Amino acid sequence: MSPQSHLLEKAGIINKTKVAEGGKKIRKNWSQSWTVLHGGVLTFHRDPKFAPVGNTSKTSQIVPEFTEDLRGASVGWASKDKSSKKNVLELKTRQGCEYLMQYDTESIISDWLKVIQDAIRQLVCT
Ligand code: I3S
Repeated sequence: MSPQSHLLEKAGIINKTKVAEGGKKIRKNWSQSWTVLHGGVLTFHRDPKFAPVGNTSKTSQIVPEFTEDLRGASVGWASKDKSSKKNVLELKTRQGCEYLMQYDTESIISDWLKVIQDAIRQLVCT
């Protein structure tokens, strides 16, 4: 068993946009994403709707878009000035990337907040 195999895991569809990279702000580009938390790593996958035309294999459509190590990251509810959407989380990585994560159903996004917070906390102890 790897030292991180006990870390909490979760997967589901949410809306996300990257808003900063390497500490620099970038333009928002909201999209739905199959999002997976595994072993202290959060991976946002590309929206299958935007897969290249002619690419019919379902598995090849689920392609990672952003992969972030949560060690040293922080997460919380985004302030109102960050987005006009409801139920928005703000995730900041140690590497200077920032993401907004959103879902209209509050319980769904609250669950994500909890599991990401728990994963970050557990990474401090490993
Ligand atoms: O924080 P902003 O810049 O007002 O965010 C909105 C814009 O990114 C907008 O795109 P364009 O400026 O490229 O038209 C998006 O369509 C909106 O969704 C962004 O705002 P929200 O409040 O939805 O995060």
